[in-house]
Amino acid sequence: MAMFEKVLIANRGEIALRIQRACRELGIKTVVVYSEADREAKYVKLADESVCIGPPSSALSYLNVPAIISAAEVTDAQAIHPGYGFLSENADFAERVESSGFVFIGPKAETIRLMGDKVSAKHAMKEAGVPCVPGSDGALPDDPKEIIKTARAVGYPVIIKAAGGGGGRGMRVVHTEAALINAVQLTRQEAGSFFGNPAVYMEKYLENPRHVEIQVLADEFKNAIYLGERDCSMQRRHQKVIEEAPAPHIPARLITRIGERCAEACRKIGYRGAGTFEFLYENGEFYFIEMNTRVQVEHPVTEMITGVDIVQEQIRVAAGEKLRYRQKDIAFRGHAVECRINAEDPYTFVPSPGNITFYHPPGGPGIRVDSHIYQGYKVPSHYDSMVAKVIAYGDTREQAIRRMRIALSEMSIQGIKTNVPLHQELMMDARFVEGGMSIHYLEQKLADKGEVKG
Ligand code: MV4
Repeated sequence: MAMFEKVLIANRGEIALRIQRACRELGIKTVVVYSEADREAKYVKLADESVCIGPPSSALSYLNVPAIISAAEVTDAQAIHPGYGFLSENADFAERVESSGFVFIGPKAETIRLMGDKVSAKHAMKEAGVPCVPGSDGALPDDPKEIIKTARAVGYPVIIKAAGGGGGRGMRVVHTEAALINAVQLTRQEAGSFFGNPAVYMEKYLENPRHVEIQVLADEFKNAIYLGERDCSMQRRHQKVIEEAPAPHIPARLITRIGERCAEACRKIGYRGAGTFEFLYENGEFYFIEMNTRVQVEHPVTEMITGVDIVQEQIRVAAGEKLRYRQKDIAFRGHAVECRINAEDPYTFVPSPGNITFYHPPGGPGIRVDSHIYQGYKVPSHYDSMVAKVIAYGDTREQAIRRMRIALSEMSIQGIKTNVPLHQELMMDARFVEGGMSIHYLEQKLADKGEVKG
């Protein structure tokens, strides 16, 4: 198939601009869809065409499937890039896109569906040779005796997770047999009402893991490669705050081994496009938890250390091209750190939308800023509060962190509150600088700070 002439971008903010840039470089015309709240945004005006798809509420605009399909029809786009969030991992949307005669820039709908159900995802990965967290063999049965038996075999503490959950929603940690059946019942109820699927499963609860994920790229001809790992352990309430690549203090041979497993799994399941295998990493072992079938917020750190443009590759393989890289072409060089800049109070985390009265972005060697904001831009209150990603690259982690400190000191965003001061503090934090902290480190640090302040 020839490269697309026109792609519709079904997203907003920095990723809409990021996708637009990838399209431009590939010589593809762009259509951006926007809500009334994003009408004045510069990336909307920069696009070759733009179509308003509804009022500010996401449910009526960026999640409005008929409006997005109609926009593709009237503009004669050939493919739709969903970005991250919104409809990006909605299998029904992918199906509707394809049945309407457009290409969905992502995996097949059936792959999205397979990975959306965490029980089937885990089953598929186990079959494909990816190491998983020990736990129940599939969904838990109704029989309490069986559930108790499973928990005894797994060993306490265990975690009960909703098959339809993911990203931290619908989970419960259980420390004792006395609390088990009630916890399963509660998680089932929540799962049924939140996700429309009451199925739950059990895993051994890992007490102090790191969140390390593997980026993959695959084409429809069963070629698949891994682009190394990212450490996303610096998080608060399941929102990543800082990401980096490579993951500090993990031996390269372990990354090679798990990366090859992931690439092989992609071949086995017929994966297409960019994807991320999420792992918990503890005591030198990787345990698969979920797979993301979209481009991720933190993809730039991988781009910095590999030189691969992940968004362009997504588009190329969606257009039916063969992967342009073999594993041996991929070299990992240097270190990259990403700080997510949010419009929020740096101490209370309360969102802070509004007018940006002054904006000065950082620059200099090794600094990349992915952002759609500018002086005079109004951050809408209706969406995610992320307004920029600052990515610092260096030959070493130390250099990347030094460059990030300088970048954050240069950066000025006025009129709204941002979490830049939090990032400045974290870049000076001795434990962060040491590297390799667990998923609980940031929350623990913030809790300790709160107690000192009283
Ligand atoms: C776990 C876990 C410990 N043990 N599973 C949370 C998000 C979802 N993707 C999976 N999550 C977890 N699953 C087992 N068996 C701890 C978490 C977890 C977590 C994982 C990744 C990043 C941040 C996290 C914060 C709290 C809990």
